[in-house]
Amino acid sequence: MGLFLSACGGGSIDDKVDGANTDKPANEVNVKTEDVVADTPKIENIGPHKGIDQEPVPIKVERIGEHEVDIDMTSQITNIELDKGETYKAWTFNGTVPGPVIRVKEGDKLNFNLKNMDPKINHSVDFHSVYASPNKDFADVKPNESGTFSYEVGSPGVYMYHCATEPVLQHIANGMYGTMIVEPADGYPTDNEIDKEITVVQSEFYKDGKMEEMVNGEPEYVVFNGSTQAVKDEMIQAKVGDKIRINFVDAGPNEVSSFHVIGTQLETVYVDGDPRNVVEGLQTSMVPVSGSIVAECTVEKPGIYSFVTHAFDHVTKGALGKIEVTE
Ligand SMILES: [Cu+2]
Repeated sequence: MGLFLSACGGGSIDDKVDGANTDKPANEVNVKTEDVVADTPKIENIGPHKGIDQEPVPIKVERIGEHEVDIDMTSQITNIELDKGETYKAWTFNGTVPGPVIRVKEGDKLNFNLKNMDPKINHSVDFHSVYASPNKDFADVKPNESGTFSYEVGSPGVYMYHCATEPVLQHIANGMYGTMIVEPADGYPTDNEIDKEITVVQSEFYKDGKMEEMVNGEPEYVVFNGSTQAVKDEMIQAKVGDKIRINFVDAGPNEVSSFHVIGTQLETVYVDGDPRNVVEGLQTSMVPVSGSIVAECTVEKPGIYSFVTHAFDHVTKGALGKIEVTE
């Protein structure tokens, strides 16, 4: 999964989800029966999605005019590696958690199509970046159907998008979120200082994907870009003296982030990624659930720089990333 870019369901509750029908076979999806065995027992509470593991589908983003972009996405059920040896049957956009990073520009109109490949339940998309009529423009798309919507983006920034189908908590906690970057028309004042840019999404997963855990429990995992550090094979690479821009989104669904990079300082932070919201000189930047920052820091010396949420119970649950800085 494209981890650093610039690059489940709880058994009984699933039966209550609109559109869920556990009696019908999943005829129109790639059902891998061997996965049912391979995944046991970690994801036994998978409700109507038992046996479904759909291959990731690449997103399509095409600029069709100076201020107009076509975006085609899927909602689908795909197994992800959450921790070493721990598979999770995620509800996803395009088969990855988080969903794809989408880049558009200030002033763009978006023509958006969601193909709901989930054969069992409704899904939808709420883009925080747009002005919309929520009940129409973020409407549910039924299983095996597509929905087409259009809207214009608002202020520039780094935005969360997520599934808005009820219960929203369950759809987000199962993996349905991602980042849309709306590039400022005039850029950021610090653009010419940046040597490297990464995008990181913090989120939580709950034990066995159970709704009661999502509502009342502690997260079992808190992760950056959909998996623990144990799953990530390579550290992010940078050179001594580089200034690194980190687009950081907290997708939640429940936990606030206290974003911090060990061994450096956040010289410039644009709250929600809007160039108007500039703060200088922070040790830690609080990011609310569904909020974001664009944080910029310089790595002055060689070494391994970890970035974390400085709530260290969440670091022990997986919220850790590493940047290796060399001469
Ligand atoms: Cu959904």
